[in-house]
Amino acid sequence: MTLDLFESMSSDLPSLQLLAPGALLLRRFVHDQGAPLDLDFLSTFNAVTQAAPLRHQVTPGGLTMSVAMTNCGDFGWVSSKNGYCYSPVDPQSGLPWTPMPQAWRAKAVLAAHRAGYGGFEPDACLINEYTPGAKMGLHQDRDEQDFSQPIVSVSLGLPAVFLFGGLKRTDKPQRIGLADGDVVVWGGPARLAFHGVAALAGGQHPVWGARRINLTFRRAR
Ligand code: MD3
Ligand code: FE
Repeated sequence: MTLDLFESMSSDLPSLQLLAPGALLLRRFVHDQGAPLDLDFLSTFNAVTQAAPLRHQVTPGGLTMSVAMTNCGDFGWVSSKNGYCYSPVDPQSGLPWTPMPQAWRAKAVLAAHRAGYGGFEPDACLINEYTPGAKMGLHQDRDEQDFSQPIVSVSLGLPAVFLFGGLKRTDKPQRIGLADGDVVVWGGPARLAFHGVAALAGGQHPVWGARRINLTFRRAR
C-alpha cells in the first residue's frame, strides 16, 4: 500500500510517500533545486570513481556480483571471500576513500530530515552501478553498528524495479519503480527489511547513459 501524504496538486509541495512504516519515498528529490544539479552530480561522480574505480566484488560464497561498486566517505563497504566489512581504506589501492562530497552529504541529510530522521550523520556512501542485466538479490543491510540511523538511497539514471520485502526473507516483496532523482529513506521498522533490485532493463539515459547509479548514505560506525 502506498499512502500519499501530500497531494500533487501544488507543484511546490514535495512528494513524500510512505511505502511502509519507516520507509519514505521522495520522488525526484534530487531535482528539486533545478537542472544544473544533474551535471554537478555527474562530474562529482566521475571524480569519485576516478579515485576509487567501480569494481565487481566477490561475495563470501565466491560469486562475482553483477553490480559494480565503490565508495566515498570515512568508510566503504567491501566484500571478499573472507566476508563483508566497512573499511577505512580501499583494499584495491590501500588508500583512504575520497571524502564524501559535501553537496551529496547535504542532500542525504536533508532528505532524512524531511522524512522525519533528524540528526542523520552519514560516514559512508556506497556507490552501485547497474548496467543492463545487473541485479541485486534479496538481502538485509546489517553490517552497520547503529540500526537507529536510517539509510538514504538516491537513484540516478535508468529506472529500476526495487524489491521491498519484510523482516523475513520469505515475505513477498512489493515492487517499487525507482527513477532518476528519486530518494528513499529507510529507517525505523523498515531498516532491517529484506530488499533487492530486479535485473536492469536496457535503455539510454541522457545524462548517465546505459546504466543506473544508486548512492546509499549510511552510518557505518
Ligand atoms: C531497505 N542497494 O547497496 S538501495 C545496497 O538500489 C542496496 O542499489 C540497492 O540494497 C540499490 O545495499 C537498494 C535502497 C535500500 C538500501 C538499504 C536498505 C533499501 C533498503 C536498507 C533497509 C531496507
Ligand atoms: Fe541493501
